[in-house]
Amino acid sequence: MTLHLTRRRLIGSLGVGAGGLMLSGCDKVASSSTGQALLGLGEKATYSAQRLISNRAALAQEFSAADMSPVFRTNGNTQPASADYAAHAANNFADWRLAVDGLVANPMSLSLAQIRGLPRRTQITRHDCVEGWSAIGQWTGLPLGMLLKQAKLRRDARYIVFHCADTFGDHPYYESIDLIDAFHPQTILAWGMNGQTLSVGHGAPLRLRVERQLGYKQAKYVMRVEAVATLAGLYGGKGGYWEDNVGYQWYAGI
Ligand SMILES: Nc1nc2c(c(=O)[nH]1)N[C@H]1C(S)=C(S)[C@@H](COP(=O)(O)O)O[C@H]1N2
Ligand SMILES: [Mo]
Repeated sequence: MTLHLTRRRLIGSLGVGAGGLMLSGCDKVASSSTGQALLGLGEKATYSAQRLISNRAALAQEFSAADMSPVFRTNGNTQPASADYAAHAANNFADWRLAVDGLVANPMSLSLAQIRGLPRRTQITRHDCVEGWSAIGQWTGLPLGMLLKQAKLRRDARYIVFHCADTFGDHPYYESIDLIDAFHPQTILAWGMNGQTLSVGHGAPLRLRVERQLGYKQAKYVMRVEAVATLAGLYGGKGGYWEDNVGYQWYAGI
């Protein structure tokens, strides 16, 4: 077996590729005898896989307050059409709850006040929309990894799905990320923007910031966070509204 093949097999068993990369894969590789043989075959193979993981873990650039865009435009839906959402917005989301469910041992239902009371991270980052505009803004929110640790992901969970309140025609907006991005330190469920409560236009009460990816992954109006083993059973099966309907890439790394 050539090193080239070896490396491909190792990366394959780590789950890297079209389907994304799985954190728990490392345990599985090391504990299987094939995995141990592959890991023993050469530093190059492990180095190659390690480098891939390191790149995914790198932080997006953070900026200073002086760099913030004077205007951060809105894009896509700016006001979910549902009566349910309108009622929550009219009530300042006081009775709204975020559902955290799917492949978790501890499903949760959290109020906005509870979420705001949990640890927060503030970051000033650049948002890059695939349509050709960028803006630098400040985001404050709950690190998604902390939420998932409290929810206790089951071992078969591989993706985190964000179900949103808005639709395009009959198609609900949704997005999904793998566990590398879910536990990335800059991945937050933001409830604040530019020092203020997140506005409806920008995704109130809660929107995803996944800073190593393009704008369409930054799901606004997140109502439900679901852990799943596969994206195949959801809507069009490609992991997001744009992915299903327009052919955008599921992994939109920047
Ligand atoms: N729920 C939802 N999330 C969404 C969208 C949307 O239409 N609905 N548009 C996406 C796109 S293409 C971009 S560029 C950003 C825009 O975020 P902003 O309105 O805060 O600028 O949100 C993303 N998240
Ligand atoms: Mo976008």
